[in-house]
Amino acid sequence: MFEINDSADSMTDTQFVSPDDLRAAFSSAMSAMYREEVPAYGTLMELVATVNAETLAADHELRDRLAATDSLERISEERHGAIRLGTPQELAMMRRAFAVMGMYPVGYYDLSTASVPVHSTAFRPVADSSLKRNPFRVFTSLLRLDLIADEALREQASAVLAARSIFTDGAVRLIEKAEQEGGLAKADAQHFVAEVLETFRWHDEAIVDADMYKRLHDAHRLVADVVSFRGPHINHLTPRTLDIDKVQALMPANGIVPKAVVEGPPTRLCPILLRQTSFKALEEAVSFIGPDGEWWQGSHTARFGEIEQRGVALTPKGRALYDKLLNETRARVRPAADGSNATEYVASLSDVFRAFPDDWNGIRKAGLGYFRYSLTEKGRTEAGRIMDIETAVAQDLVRFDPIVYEDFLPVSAAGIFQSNLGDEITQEFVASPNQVMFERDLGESVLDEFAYYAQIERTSVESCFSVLGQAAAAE
Ligand code: OOG
Ligand code: NI
Repeated sequence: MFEINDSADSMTDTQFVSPDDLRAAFSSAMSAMYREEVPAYGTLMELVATVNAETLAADHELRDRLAATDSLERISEERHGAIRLGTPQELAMMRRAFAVMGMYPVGYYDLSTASVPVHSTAFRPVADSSLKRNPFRVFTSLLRLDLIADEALREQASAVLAARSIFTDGAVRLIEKAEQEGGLAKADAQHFVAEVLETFRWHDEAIVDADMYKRLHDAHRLVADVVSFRGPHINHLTPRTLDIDKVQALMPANGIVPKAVVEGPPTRLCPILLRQTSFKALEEAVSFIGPDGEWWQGSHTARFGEIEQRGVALTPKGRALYDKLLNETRARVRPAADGSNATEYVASLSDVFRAFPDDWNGIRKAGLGYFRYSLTEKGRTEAGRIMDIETAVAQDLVRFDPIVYEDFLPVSAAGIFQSNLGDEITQEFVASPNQVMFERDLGESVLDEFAYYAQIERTSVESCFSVLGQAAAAE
């Protein structure tokens, strides 16, 4: 049974466990399960914890900033996972399960541009207080059989998917109960965690025979991963590090071989967006049912390890500059899958990214990143003065802190996908985003990430001005 740690103020009048506490318990149960299933994940967690402690001890400015914004605590428990679903019904039920844990779909990601036949969203907490309590996120993809050319295979795959149920009856019952009654009391909440966790478990017995597996695999490795098993096993769980270069450098000595280059922006004084690195998917023993009902031994690669470092969320202008600089780098040096030109690539990346300001005030003033404003001690005592935000910042009445990027960059980091699909040539797809279809299947529209960060920034400015004596925001 899983422990639910109630935060002091979390019980409502009706004695429901808060969605935030439920999410924290679920994330922790998932971590324990994955640690048992994939021991390298445990090693990575320990490495990240050590490096984070060292980084905080050495970098007081970072530590103070995290403490001042009340986000120091969350980091040691912070992680994201990823799953790949097979049908609209599975996606819709997954949305309802995550909603019970206070996780909502943010963003639409079209991965056909990275030659992967899925489209995705990220389920995550949205409110500031929820993110601080526990920011657990799950990158959730839905298979797009419409991108598979072989019609017969498409139909067979649909039939296999239609016949499976990825949720236990208990999970469905508790999801319905939570929806009807507005929450779950403690005993139900504990069952909910245990039941929903079952959906994410690894199964080493395939639900298709070896021949079907091979045909699915030949169409696309990811199709085989989605269709061949009883459920959407969690395929990685990623802790957040405060110094990804350091963890990357220490991985080999701990028996883990990382990709040659860290995906995303280069090493910087002021981290932006998201940097990620991974180790390759493991080849794991699975069995397939044979023609006479006996089991055949085979293998499947799906699960891998990943770490990430999160930086400031960028505005559309900042994101456009990021994309431009990344494309410019890749036009100069295309990183080879075997890592042979990694040094050259990293050097070009750093060189090209000199065009992106690397101090917080520069990023802020250029309108490239989102910041949260708050009153300084001085600002609180000098309330009632009317001014604009720049004057308030210049006079040290208001401070600003970067708003952390809570989302993903899977397409610009297509390298993560590719390294996990193996280095062989994979099928190319014509880019075909279809957010309308995705949202119809999901049963709800996804939140726009930019609107969300802009709103946090705006609210923080307004609350400074409500004290400083001017209601109108800066711009
Ligand atoms: C999801 C990959 C996306 C990330 O960190 O960008 C992701 C998948 O492989 O299913 O997790
Ligand atoms: Ni990931």
